[in-house]
Amino acid sequence: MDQPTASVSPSAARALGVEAWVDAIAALTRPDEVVWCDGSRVEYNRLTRQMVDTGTLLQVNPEFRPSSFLARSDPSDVARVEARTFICCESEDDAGPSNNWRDPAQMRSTLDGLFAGSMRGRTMYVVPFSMGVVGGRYSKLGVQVTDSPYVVASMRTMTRMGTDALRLIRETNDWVAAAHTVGAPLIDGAADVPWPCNATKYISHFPEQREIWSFGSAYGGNALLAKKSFALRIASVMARDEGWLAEHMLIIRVTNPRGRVFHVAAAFPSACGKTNLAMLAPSIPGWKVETIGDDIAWLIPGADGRLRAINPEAGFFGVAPGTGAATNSVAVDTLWGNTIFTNVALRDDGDVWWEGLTEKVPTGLRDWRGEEWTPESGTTAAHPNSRFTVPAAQCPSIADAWDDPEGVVIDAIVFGGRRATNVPLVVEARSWEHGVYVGATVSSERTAAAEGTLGELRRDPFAMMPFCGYNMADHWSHWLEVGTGSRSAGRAPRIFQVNWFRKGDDGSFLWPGFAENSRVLAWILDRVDGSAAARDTPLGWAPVEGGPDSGGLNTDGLDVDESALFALDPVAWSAELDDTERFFSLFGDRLPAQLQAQLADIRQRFAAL
Ligand code: GTP
Ligand code: SPV
Ligand code: MN
Repeated sequence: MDQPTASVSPSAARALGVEAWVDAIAALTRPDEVVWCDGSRVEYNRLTRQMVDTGTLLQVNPEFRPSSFLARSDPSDVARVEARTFICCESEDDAGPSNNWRDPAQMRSTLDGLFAGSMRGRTMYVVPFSMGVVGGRYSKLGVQVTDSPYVVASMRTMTRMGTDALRLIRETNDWVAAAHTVGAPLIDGAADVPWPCNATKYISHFPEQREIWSFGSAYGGNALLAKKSFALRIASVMARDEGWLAEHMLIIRVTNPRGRVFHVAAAFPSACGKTNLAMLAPSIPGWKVETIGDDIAWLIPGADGRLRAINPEAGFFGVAPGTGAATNSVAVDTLWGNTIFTNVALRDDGDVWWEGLTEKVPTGLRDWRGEEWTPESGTTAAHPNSRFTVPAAQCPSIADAWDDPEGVVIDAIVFGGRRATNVPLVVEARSWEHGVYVGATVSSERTAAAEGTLGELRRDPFAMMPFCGYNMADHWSHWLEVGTGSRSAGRAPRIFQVNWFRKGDDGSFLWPGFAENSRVLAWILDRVDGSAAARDTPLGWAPVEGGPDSGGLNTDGLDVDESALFALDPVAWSAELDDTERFFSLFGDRLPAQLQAQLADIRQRFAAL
């Protein structure tokens, strides 16, 4: 590999096929060795064993969790880096005001410089994968090269990776190209560290070329490029071009006490409850929830005018803290083995632990950095954004049809955020246009999933602010078209807004959340079914007061302040709507007129109260 042979750039080599592209990347990055991954269990076992030997992984005590591992990241590489995430399309306007745009030619030259020799002393793995089942009608192919074995092992859990995907990639030559390096070459036999990375980071997307280049990080959202980079940022552009939607949504199958089956897709910002809702164990009798996906949905309008959805992923990359028997026992049961934990704490018996797993804090803990830890340490034992990576098929609540290549028909779409104030527990949008407005105005308090100030309120339209690969206002226009265009023929799903996170004056949550969210789900699906009663409010249809006897929300046996959960303060809402208007104005004349009209309508409704 000492003689660079790249007479063509990797991007140009792609047209010649995957081998030519891989050769060109290798010529640029100069790894010691190139390994094509077959996706087998044997290969996975070999890689994880090798990472245990080199100190990248610690084996979790197999008596508790077979074939499970703990990775401790570099303390600087623990979350997505939104400020270092770039959309490099020709026109800055196409990226829009909510993305970091860079000129593609300039970015390519920057990346060429950074990638040159970046894999020296390391192995470059070639990871062929399919998003959606291999060969599925709505599936898409990709190839990631990476010098991180942690990324390879994680990709095997999160995607359909290996030989079958590669065969189709060769056959069709229609695939997304994803180049990844941790940016830490081992020069002249230098010793490695457990979690190599680089202080400089670039998570770059070239939507027009369907290409991703990621430098400097091995953390999930920055490095498992099939996930947010491909299945959302690049796929959202494919979806715009091809007439479908790539969204940051969980998918569930819900059966009501009468045996009617519904499918629900829900978008909440990062660390705002998608995985929890996806694995909901209902607290109310007769209802059943099964899991289809917990993070990403590809929604495709069918010839019958209905929206179908697939989960393009094969695993869950979930938030560990707060996941416990009392909150999400289904997730706890999913994690019995075959799991890679990142940045959780380690018990002295060799099992893992995090805040919320058990009520009682075990003694003899080491925190996510490997330091001895007690509750008096003044820090958390697990990093707030610590994660588990686990196969979806292992989830006890997984639906039989979770990997049906035809997808499932969506009956209801739900938008939510983490809002301490203003936003009621649940409302139904008055129309598809109103629903798109609801999606466009999602805002949420900042969580640990990305770098930034915790708790700060930020706009996160469609929970896609960090993940939409094109102009967000065009995304809204696209949604309007998908739901109201002739193809949907009035059969589009109903749209709802929820907020599990409203707080009372004493600062505590007004709603118990978790399993009790099934009550809200029941009201939503009773609305779809035509049996729940609602009252008109400025924000949409809310449950009637008086509980289930009147056809409203079932809060029997709960000690909740319903009036506080649904209160709409006109003064606070006036300020909120002003803020929405300011936010909309960022998008200039790309803002769809329908959304401006919705805003005016809501103002009018508050004025008429
Ligand atoms: P990403 O994987 O980052 O996209 O997050 P997510 O949307 O899947 O969120 P997840 O379900 O992992 O929940 C994130 C955090 O919110 C966890 O600490 C949960 O315990 C907490 N959470 C989830 N649902 C609820 C709820 O209904 N009420 C409250 N109060 N907290 C919740
Ligand atoms: C999120 O932040 O929305 C996640 C984790 O699901 S990551 O894959 O890092 O994006
Ligand atoms: Mn999640």
